[in-house]
Formats: sequence, C-alpha cells, structure tokens
Amino acid sequence: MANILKDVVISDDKPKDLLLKKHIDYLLKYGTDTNDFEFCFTEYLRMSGMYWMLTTLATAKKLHLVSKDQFIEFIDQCFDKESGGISACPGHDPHILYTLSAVQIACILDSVDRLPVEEIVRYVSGLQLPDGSFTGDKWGEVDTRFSFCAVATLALLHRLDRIDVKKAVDFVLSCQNFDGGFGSQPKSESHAGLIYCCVGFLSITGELSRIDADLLGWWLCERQLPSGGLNGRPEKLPDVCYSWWVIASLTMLGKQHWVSKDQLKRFIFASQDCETGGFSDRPGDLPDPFHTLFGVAALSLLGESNLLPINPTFCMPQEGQLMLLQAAHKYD
Ligand code: GRG
Ligand code: ZN
Repeated sequence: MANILKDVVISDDKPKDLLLKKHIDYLLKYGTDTNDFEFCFTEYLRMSGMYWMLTTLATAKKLHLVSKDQFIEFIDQCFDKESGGISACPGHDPHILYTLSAVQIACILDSVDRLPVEEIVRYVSGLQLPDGSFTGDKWGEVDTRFSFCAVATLALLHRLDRIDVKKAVDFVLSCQNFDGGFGSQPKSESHAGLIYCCVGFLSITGELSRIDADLLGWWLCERQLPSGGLNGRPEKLPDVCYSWWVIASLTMLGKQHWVSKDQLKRFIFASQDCETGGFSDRPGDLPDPFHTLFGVAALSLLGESNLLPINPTFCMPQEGQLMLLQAAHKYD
C-alpha cells in the first residue's frame, strides 16, 4: 500500500505576498491587554515572547516603535541574584532558555552594559556537566537545545572561554545519528528543531566541518512537501516554524538552494492572517508571535526585500553586535 503523504492544500484565496504592516500592528497590539486569556496563558514563556517580538520588529526595521527601558527593566525583574540566571517572568525559576532570550534582547537593544554579565556567565557555566552536556536549569534535564543556548549566550557575551568547549562539542557530536541529523540526546530521533540547535552550536564553536553536510543536507531538503512547506521530521505536517529551523540549518551548511525557495515562500505567505496580522503554523490556523517571528525570519533568509538580513545561527538581525562577533562560520 502506498504511503499517504501528510500535507496541506493551499487555496487560491490565501495571501501571496508579505503583509508586513499588519504583522507590526499585530505584535504591537499583542500584550496591550494584560487580562487577555492568551496573554495570561503564555506567562511561562514571556521573556522568549519579548525576544520573538523584538527580533521581528528589528528585522522589519521598526525597532524605534518600542521603548528600550521597559524591556531592560523586565529583564531586571526576572534576574535571580542567587543563581545568576534569568526566568521567563517575575517569580518563576531561572532557565537557560530565558537567560539566552534576555541576552538576545539586550544585544538587539544595544544594552548589554545594563546586564549583570558576570552573574549570567556564572549561571550558564555552572550548568555544564562532566560529559560536556548542559542542563536547562537546576532540575537537571539534559538536551542539545541547552548546549545551543549555553554557547549562544556565552558567545554573545564574549565569554566562551568560561566552559569546556571541547567536551561540549564531543557531547553534541555524540547526538549525531546515522541519517546525518541530530536529536536531543545520544540515540534520540533526528528532529529539525534539534538539528538547528546542533548545527548552530557547531557554527558558534567553529566545528561545522565535523558534520557530514551532504547527508544532513539531504535529510533537511527531504522535509519539503508538495505544498512547499517544511515539516520537522518524516510523516509530519508542514509548519511555518520549520521554515526557519530547516532553512537556517541549510544556510549554515551552504545548501539553501537544495529546497525550492519559491515554493517555500508560497507556503509561508499563505500562512499569514490577512485580518488580524501575524503568521500561524499553517494556512488557516490562528496566528501567534512565535510563528510570526519564524515566518518573517525565514523570509529574510530567503532574501525578501523590505526585511533586514537575519543571522542564521543566532536568529537576530545581522547588523549591530553580530557584525562584530562574526560567529556564523560558513561550512567549507
Ligand atoms: C534563539 C531561535 C532560538 C532558539 C533557541 C529552544 C531552542 C533554542 C530551539 C528549539 C528547537 C526546537 C523547535 C526543538 C523541537 C523539539 C521537539 C522534539 C519538538 C517536537 O514537537 P512536536 O512533536 O512537533 O509537537 P512535530 O512538528 O515534530 O509534530
Ligand atoms: Zn511550529
């Protein structure tokens, strides 16, 4: 029996170009009603939500529409003096993901000098285990996402020397699978989100040449479905966020041309909400700030005009801090 391919059909009434102004309005309005159910429900990821919003606005050249101080003050309220880490919102436990988001926010706003840099470095380096892996927080879960968060945070703060980079690289390489992809831990299934984390990690640590780029590039470009959208692993539906996780990984590997860019753009454009603004995971679903960032960021990588170039490793606008860092090594 033939395999039935999971995919979506894009109807002709779906948007065919970028509705940027609507997305700016959607993001600026999001969070103005703090009693809104969706806003309250997403409290546990607020710091990342702010990073998604700011990166989208920066990529759309609209950063001047927000006040810097409000974000830096929020980071201050989320800083945990004891551990040195940063949480998603006041009163929550610190975590490496929200610590990275806070550092990204400060970089985008050119305000790293207002961060408690040494305490943050102490927190991140303290999460490394003897085998080189990283836990996400004091509770001990190990995942390659946290290896990425650790080196991205430290690279942005110019403090990579504060961890054992060689051991960290060995751990990430031990999560590489026979299909060329990477999972969350050794022997875990390859997944595009985790591949982005591991390729990004190896880009930051200057070890991209340790990847079999042809094998991984093949796995990644097989994520493209007839609709043009990309899924995160075989047999799954396409989703706008994988436009980012996959195309950013292919870009770091110098193989962006291995997927059809026009078909991918068609899928991303079709996932915009022309009434409210914002992108959803796939055409016809409800929009959210997460998919709005990754839709816009993928379009930037695909060369969409009116958007600033985005860095495929850090998912932040290239200009400013990242120009100096030059951490996204090309595969050669
Ligand atoms: C700075 C851009 C940036 C990121 C920070 C947290 C992180 C680093 C990246 C997340 C990568 C990611 C999306 C990992 C996915 C993990 C995973 C196994 C998801 C599976 O979710 P399902 O089963 O999704 O709901 P699918 O699409 O596979 O059905
Ligand atoms: Zn998604």
